[in-house]
Amino acid sequence: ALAIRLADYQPYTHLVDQVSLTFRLAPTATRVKARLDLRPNPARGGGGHDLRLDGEGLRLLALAVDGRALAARSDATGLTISAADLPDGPFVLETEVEIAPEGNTALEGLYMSNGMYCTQCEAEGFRKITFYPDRPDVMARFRVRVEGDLPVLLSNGNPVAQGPGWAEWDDPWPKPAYLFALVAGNLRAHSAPFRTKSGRDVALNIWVRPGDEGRCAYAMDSLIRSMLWDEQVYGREYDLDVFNIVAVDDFNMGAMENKGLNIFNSKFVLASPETATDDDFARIEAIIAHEYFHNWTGNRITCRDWFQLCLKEGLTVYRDQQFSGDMRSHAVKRIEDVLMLRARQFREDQGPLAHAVRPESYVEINNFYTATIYEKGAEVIGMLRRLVGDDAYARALDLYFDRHDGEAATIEDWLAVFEETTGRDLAQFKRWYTEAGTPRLRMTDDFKDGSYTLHFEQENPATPGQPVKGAKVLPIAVGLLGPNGDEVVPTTVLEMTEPRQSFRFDGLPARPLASVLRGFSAPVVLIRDLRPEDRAFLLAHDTDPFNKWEAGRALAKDLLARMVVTGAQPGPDWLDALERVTLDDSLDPAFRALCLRLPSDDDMAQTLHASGHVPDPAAIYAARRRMGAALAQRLAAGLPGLIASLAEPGPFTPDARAAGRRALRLAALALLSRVDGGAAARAAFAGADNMTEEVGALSCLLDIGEGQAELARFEARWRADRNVMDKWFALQIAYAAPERAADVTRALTAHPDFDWKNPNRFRSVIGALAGNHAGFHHGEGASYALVADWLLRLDPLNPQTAARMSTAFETWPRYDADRQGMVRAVLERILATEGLSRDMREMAGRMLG
Ligand code: BAL
Ligand code: ZN
Repeated sequence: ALAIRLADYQPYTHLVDQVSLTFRLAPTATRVKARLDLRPNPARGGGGHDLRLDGEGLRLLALAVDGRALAARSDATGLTISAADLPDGPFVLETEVEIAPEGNTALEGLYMSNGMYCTQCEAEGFRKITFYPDRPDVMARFRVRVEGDLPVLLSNGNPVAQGPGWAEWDDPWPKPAYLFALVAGNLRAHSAPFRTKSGRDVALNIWVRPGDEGRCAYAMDSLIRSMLWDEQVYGREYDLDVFNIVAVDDFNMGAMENKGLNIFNSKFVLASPETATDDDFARIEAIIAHEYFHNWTGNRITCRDWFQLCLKEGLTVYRDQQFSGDMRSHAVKRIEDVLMLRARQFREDQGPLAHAVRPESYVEINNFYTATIYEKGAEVIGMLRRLVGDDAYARALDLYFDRHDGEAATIEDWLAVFEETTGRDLAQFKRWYTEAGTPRLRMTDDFKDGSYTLHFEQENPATPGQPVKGAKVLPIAVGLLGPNGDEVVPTTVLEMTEPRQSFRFDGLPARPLASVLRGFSAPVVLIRDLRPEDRAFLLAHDTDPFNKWEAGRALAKDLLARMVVTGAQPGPDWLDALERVTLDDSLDPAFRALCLRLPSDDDMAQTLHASGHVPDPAAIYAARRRMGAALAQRLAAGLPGLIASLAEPGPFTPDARAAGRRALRLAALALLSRVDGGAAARAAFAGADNMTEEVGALSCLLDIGEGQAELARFEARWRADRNVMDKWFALQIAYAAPERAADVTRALTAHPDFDWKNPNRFRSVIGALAGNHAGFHHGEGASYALVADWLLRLDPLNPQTAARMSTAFETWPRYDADRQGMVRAVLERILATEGLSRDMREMAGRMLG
């Protein structure tokens, strides 16, 4: 397949002033009439160009230019009208096509889910609906008429008129086709009013299937808080009379920011205390905010081409992270975000799928909705802000919104507003966008005559297609602690621009201990030899909450690495330090719960590999079990008291304070289960009145090889609830012992409720096996084969979800020759499969290198 290249960008030959669409809905034969008001694009020298429209899987019924029928023929990817058949000036193009939403299993374009029609057009789904220039730099006004025998008919923008079996919508804001949406179904609304700060009244609606209306309150509350926050923090108001959100069970992504009509995976909307965990509530809040924030960063200002995807995604993730921090706890949010960054983005960036935040080429754009574009894209913005300061960041954003509103912009445009408002040259900083890979930052220090010097050296490892790279600009936030634990130098941001650089602090009475990379100020791997007692000192005294946690984390990882490599036993440094933190009531329970979370197996494999070892999944698993057992023994006496002290009287509330207390209580319960045979967890499960406790207690039992009776009870109770049952499937696989993981998964694929065409269910079964590190890599590759078989089964139906899950195999170069050989064979088998999707072919090919 041919790669698309950034260097080949050209503006489209024509401009689209207005789009009018009429849909006559029918499951197997939907008719779509399109009328496009077109004119030659002056940026392409005016007229004389052929008109090329994208279109896939469309049955063309009629085509006319200025009312004159044309006998054009479409090909596999679109339709070309010769310049000879087009007038020199503006003209009207009319088409009619037929499509079959019922048979659309790829869930891209117009498809059906539980009898309801819905769409997903990002990135290139609109071409499966009608012939159109399906590229983000073509922005047009859309007017839509929907005809169908269903009670609720929705599209973008404002409602214009409606009657029985039809509705018309008008979107006054020019938009690219990827933001088009249509929904039709038997839906009920959970509604609320909102008034923007300049006085626009907006009707907010969350549309769900009948019966789910009672699970919308938290999403609605999150939406209202998001709208207020964007007004207060970024000065951005909503710009239509209605804002609709629809919950859909069959959805490839988390959610989609279509203008005025967000479509959500139902698991990120529906929540009640009985069915959603604290993590679910937090994710719903974050994703509702994310999609809403796209209205400005993505919709009003969109991307010129898909290479600029991080322009909207990195910025919108950055904004939703800020929002969640403001709503909850910045310290806890930052730790969670970095855990996620390392688990997903560092993993990607250190393997064969590494790519730049702004890549130079792609084969299938759906393969680039990655942790690098999203999460590293957000980190880059965080660094930019740290470098220029909060005020300059705010001024740059104001200029960005002023200058580019209504446009399709680029990373160059984005950096230019920072350069102009600050006078900085960001040419070197731009490498963060153009070069892949996780920098490694080595640090040493010395102290002499009152002067303390930090020496840094950065290394930018080779990645596929990028053997050599330049030094990055690294904002390194540093604070210094004196021997008694007092902070002697508060947080200062050092700006490293050279491959090696030293920074001196004078006038210190004694050698300090440096707290480096505070707040995780740059997405790098910090390499620093530090004695366990120094790490414990930082854990006890650091004033930066991220680094306080990071010190405990590093202590645990150093120990776990020694346990894996040398068979060492957990020493007192770590156990003492963790006991102190766990029982320190002055610390936020959510923070303590994070400190109790042991490094994951995959994280340890990544860490060991990066330090020159070949990770042995079975050894990591065994060492981590021993580590957990030692911690449980050490804390055993205090656990029942801790658990009791964290009991929440009164009804469930999903706020951060209550969630943090539950998180610590469940972390303590997991440890207690190691020593009491599961008695306390069994009681907690039986008495649970919310899903957090129910799933938490069940997890404690599964973790010690118990819980079969509870699993059966859970299934009986929740069988009818898709989103809850996803947890039931995933938990059993996540906690399966390594030698049983493939068998447990295979058995669950035979369960009558394993609806593998539903992406959530597929992810909660096949994805869960890929996430069970020791189970996935166990023995003779039974799990590799099982995952590959299912990917190949899903690929012809839903290439997007199949290809995304193929990243299960991206870490193969870390492991021993046997495992490498097995994964290579699996990937070669995938590549050799006839009829493989472009999506999967690109992924398997890149992973093989
Ligand atoms: N734009 C795709 C879904 C999201 O990032 O919000
Ligand atoms: Zn997004």
